[in-house]
Amino acid sequence: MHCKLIGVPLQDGASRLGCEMGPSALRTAGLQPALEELGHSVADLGNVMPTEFSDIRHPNAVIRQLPEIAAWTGLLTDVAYRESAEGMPIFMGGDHAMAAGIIPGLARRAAEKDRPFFVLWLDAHTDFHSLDSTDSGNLHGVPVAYFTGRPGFEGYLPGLSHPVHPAHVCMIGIRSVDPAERRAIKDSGVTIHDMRSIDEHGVAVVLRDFIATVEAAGGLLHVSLDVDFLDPSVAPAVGTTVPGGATFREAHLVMEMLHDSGLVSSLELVELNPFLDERGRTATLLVDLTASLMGRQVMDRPTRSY
Ligand code: 6HN
Ligand code: MN
Ligand code: MN
Ligand code: MN
Repeated sequence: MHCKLIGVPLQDGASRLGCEMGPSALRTAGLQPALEELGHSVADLGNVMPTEFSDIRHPNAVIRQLPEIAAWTGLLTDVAYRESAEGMPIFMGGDHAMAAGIIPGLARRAAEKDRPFFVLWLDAHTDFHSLDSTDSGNLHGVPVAYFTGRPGFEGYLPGLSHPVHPAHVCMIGIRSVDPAERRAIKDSGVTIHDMRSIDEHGVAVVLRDFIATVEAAGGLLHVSLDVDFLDPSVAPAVGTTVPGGATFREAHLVMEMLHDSGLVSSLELVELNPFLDERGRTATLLVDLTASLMGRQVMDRPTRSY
């Protein structure tokens, strides 16, 4: 596989500073050599950064950094569209607002390749606020609502040429949902496996279902991995920790099963805040999880067992 590393030093969507250092920490933790060791070719394309900002405003006065997020969204849509023509783009974030640009760009490319497009959202949060409903004003809380075409973004974020079908979005790890998000996502068609569902069934069972759906559709699969999907005890470097997250092995199993599926065509590593890390352990874990997704195995056998 040809992997393309793209740095997205975005932190305007989060309330705590530090995510702009995410790409540097992932490079320092050895993302490129880890992939090369698995036999992949790797090109590090460097970081991208918007240069032009409008002075757009929204009636919801708590919203922070709207002109910045609008500029990043437009830029990242173009970058993701361009870099997904061939090879496997790996976007090194950066806070989760980056998904608002990256996912529409990937969706446009998938449509052009005539392939249904699916998103696996690994996160403690649903990130399903509209601009009207966000009460924190942090725009890393809105990307899923935006890229699935929920109303209210028109005139504020770039128009969507290819919204993602909500039924093509599967969330795993959910354990913190604001009341307004809960109301909106209930009838949206998005599939949600909260932590209770992982406790009751195991992560392999819920993931296997989704993989089977993508496979049957002949789809392309994008994986968006928010650091807070993981339990804070194994991944402390994130501004929005929520207890009760995925364990070290649950996260690796997800990645190993995704590798065996052969369906993943792009990856986002988001919300890493190196300022909050402990001697680089969260950055190192993200590199190891990416290696599992790209074929690193404990023993030479597929994980799939059905
Ligand atoms: N993330 N729902 C909270 C908010 O501020 O709207 C948290 C958002 C977290 C964002 O997971 O990327
Ligand atoms: Mn998130
Ligand atoms: Mn989150
Ligand atoms: Mn909130």
